[in-house]
Amino acid sequence: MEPMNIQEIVLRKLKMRMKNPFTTSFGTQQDRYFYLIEAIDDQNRSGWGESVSGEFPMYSPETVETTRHLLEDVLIPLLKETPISHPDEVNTLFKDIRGNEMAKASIEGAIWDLYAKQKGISLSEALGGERKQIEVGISLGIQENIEELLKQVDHYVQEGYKRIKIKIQPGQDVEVMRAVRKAFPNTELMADANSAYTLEDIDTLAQLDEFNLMMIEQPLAHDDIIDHAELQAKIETPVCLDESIHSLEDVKKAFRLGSCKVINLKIGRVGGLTESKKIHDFCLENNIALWCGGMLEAGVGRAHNIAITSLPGFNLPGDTAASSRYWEEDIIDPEVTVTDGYIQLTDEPGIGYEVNLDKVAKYTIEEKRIYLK
Ligand code: OSB
Ligand code: MG
Repeated sequence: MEPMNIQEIVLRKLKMRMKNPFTTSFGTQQDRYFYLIEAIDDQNRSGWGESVSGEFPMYSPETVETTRHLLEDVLIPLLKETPISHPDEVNTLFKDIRGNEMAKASIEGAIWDLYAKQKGISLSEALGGERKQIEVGISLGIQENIEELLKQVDHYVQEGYKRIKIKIQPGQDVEVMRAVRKAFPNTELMADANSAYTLEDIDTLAQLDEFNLMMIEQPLAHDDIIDHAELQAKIETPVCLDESIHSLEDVKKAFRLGSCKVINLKIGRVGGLTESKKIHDFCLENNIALWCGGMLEAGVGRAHNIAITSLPGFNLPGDTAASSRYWEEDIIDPEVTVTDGYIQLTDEPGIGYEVNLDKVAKYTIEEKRIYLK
């Protein structure tokens, strides 16, 4: 195989403000800080990746600053030492570095995009994607009150989103889901608790069974698969794991224990696209329901989510909503649009969207070039 000849990595830290604050059981955010990673080869082709860690370690222990540290001081030095000829080698190269999946995924994603561009194929095709359009749902944060939530649900149902995910937390759960189910008897609904409950709340969680939800996402602790197995045995609603899954190994163990019936895959949470493919293949082989989650990404991360979702095992709508759901303007051309609940894929090489350098410059607050050669 040909070497990829990566010459240079550009790290840009961006700050983008979302149109609206997003509230979950772990807090509220509106400003998104993230790294854009540009990997440039000897023919001046660029591959792009986007980091998904947060400003504070609430959803995961990683932060924007740990991502920077890992990229600059650990991961890029490894890439400098060992030239690669296929992006799958990045997963192997990073395997002795524990945790820090989001940092690993951000640069691996840039290398995958570059690889696809070198081959002149779409990232979707490079990953083994088959679909030309993907089904999408939307994730709604915790709202001020039920009236506001019902308005939001109505808006996105009208826009055609294939399912609505509603964030819940203790005190804002059964009553909230009952109101939404009553107003939308035929809409595909699910709830996401972001680890806000324990097994002591089993009676509350069991009450959700009457609303015929597609699933409940990560009801229990972020690092648990034991209690989730006990919960799944006692409730009808399928349990979906988000925070608890960091690798194929985690998926295998959760499957063995019966901790869930559904997997939410986030590329950043599992350390990149190579690990994502492995999880996809396992889920497909074992008939485990699978969908692609979101991390309030800007255009580059969104494009990666779209590409992975085109693989055949992603059999439920994901959280990859339109750019305009989050941003006044996105950093890619064209922006991601959703029509009748679908996003169309293109055959353009790589991620299939142009990174708009003027817009990137507008939101960049730090920039650093690192030469590999
Ligand atoms: O739990 O899926 C989650 C956003 C940030 C962190 C965690 C989660 C979310 C979402 C939003 O639910 C998904 C999206 O619209 O990108
Ligand atoms: Mg979640």
